[in-house]
Amino acid sequence: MASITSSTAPTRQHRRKPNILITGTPGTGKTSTASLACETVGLNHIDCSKLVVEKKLYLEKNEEFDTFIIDDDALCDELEEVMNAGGNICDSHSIDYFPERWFDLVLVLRTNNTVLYDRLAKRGYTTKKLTENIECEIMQVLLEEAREFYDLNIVHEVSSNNIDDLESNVERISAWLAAWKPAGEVAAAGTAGTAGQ
Ligand code: DAT
Repeated sequence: MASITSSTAPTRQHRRKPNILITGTPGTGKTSTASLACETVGLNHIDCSKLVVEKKLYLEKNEEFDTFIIDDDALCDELEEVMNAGGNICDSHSIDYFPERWFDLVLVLRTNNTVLYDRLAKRGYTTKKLTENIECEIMQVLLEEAREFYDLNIVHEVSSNNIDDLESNVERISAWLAAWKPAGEVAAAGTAGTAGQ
């Protein structure tokens, strides 16, 4: 966990703009979806895998799987300020170390095995890495984690098999964002509505 303590940490109430988490097995389309959504709605894209490598926020490299072992604390410290400000779409395969308070919407992308296999094979993944990722998708590991770590009301499982899915997921984000209000305003609107009746 990041070094900031829960008693001093800003809450959702402090944000004027929401944060969205897009997660899923590698190859399901997190970066493509986050990137197009950010272009469309004007939020800031945080590609966690890229950030980890660029800022060296890792403990070591796993040579067997050609991946980096993320330094969770360092990544959370790096993101704390920008996430507290709001207005971000964060795309990440690993999600269990992010503070729950950071996100207002969590999308879990799902891709059918054949499509995912082809996407990962095109990346030149080894058979071992490919098998591991397909199993991760079959076992719906990221969906289970998202349901475990975030409020079920904000977690949504969405298909990401083709371009139509990509576009409809971006439309969905756009519509959700248009309807979003800061936590304080929702409470105030609720009170005003009751008072006026
Ligand atoms: P991730 O960030 O989850 O690893 P990506 O965005 O890099 O995935 O996408 C992997 C590949 O699949 C890339 O070549 C773009 C393609 N792709 C992603 N989402 C797609 C979609 N909904 N329809 C068709 N192709 C998609």
